[in-house]
Amino acid sequence: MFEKVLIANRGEIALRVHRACQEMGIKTVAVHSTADEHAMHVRLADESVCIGPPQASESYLNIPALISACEITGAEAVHPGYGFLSENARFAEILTEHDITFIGPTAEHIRLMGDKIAAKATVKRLGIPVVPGSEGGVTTDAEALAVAQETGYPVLVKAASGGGGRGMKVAHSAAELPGALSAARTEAKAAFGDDTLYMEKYLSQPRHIEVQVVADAHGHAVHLGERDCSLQRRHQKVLEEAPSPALNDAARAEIGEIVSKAMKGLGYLGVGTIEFLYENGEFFFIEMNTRLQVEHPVTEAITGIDLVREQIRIASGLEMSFTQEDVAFSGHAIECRINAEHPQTFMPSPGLIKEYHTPGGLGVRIDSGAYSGYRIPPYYDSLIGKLIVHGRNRNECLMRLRRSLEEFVVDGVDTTIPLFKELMAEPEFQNGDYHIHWLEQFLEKYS
Ligand code: MV4
Repeated sequence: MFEKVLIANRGEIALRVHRACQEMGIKTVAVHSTADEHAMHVRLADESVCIGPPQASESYLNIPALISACEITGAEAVHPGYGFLSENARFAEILTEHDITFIGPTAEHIRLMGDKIAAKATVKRLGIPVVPGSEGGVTTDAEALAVAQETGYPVLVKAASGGGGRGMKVAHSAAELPGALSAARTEAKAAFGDDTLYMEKYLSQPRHIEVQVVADAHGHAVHLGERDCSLQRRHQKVLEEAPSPALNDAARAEIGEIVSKAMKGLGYLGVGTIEFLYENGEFFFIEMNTRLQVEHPVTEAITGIDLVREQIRIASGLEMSFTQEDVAFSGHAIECRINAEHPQTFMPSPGLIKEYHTPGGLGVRIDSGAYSGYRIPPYYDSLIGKLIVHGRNRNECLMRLRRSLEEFVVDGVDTTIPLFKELMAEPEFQNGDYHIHWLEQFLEKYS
């Protein structure tokens, strides 16, 4: 096992990784920009290294500075958290070249899943159901029209290097298709420097359901059920829950087995998430994420498994600490992302937190680096922290979430807490009756 791990991230996830390391008897090295000198993860870590100025490109994304920090401190492994360098295959390679372990999958798997066309072809071959569409990329209008003829309209044009919804265009008819292609091509080129496109049948009101997998270097691959992440705004998740209100135990076991078998076939290593759209009882693969995700705590809540601990064990060459038979799903969990944003306009609201009081009690978890007197810097994402609530069933979870939101005090900045209080009162949310466009429709009514 590693003696010392460097945490190449900031905020709540840096703290989350630090906690797992501490519990495993591993020393931690925090890295930080000049804007994060007073961050909680820096205070708690065994050592810290300032790696540059506030802009992420000069600090948290600065690979030479991170390698230097490893060499100065003697860290043997790097945990990348999420965002920043977590899905940068080149970073994983450079660490390996310096005999430093990247706590994550291989560079090859990161690169493969970053290419959405290659990812889709690969998982399809491994038996995962995919959205009907083009076999590989589309270039000409004629090719695109032929694909759409097969799938039927509406179709969605997507960027091969995409993600986050950029470079995505819907065409409802043959007349709209050439325009959608050229608009998607322009957007993809600008956003990713790659204008390779592919096409899929457009699903109009699906749910976003993702399956958590864990695989080790000893041939084990296990699924930890799903998370329903349909409640999102502008491709930013707002609330996630597990299990999905839309799935029963048989459907969960079926998709879980398909996914874990595929990951075994791929020789995948570490934790990963297979994203699906789910409509009319059918799963359609869209993407795979090769990182630990923001919403991982809802899976931890219902399984009792520490995903960061498993990542570290697996990266050090150990077996994961459980088998599929050991995994038991218990109750229901919901995560609310508490952002420093105006609850209606979503304008970022950085600044001083004058007063901070978090809820507690049975089934309540807060993952946050915030404290009274903490100043949220304006340079990074607006996540203050995550409220994760667990109950024996969805109703208990909702009641506990409602009272937790009432207890939560964050003074000095705007937060999304009032939005969650409104959401709790909404019958369709209470019934779990929502899809990927539902929240944006709800927000139009509520503003
Ligand atoms: C889709 C889709 C409908 N049909 N693919 C958006 C981000 C990207 N990762 C995949 N996305 C979508 N792909 C087909 N064939 C609708 C979306 C989509 C979406 C997906 C998940 C969560 C929120 C979403 C919001 C808008 C569109």
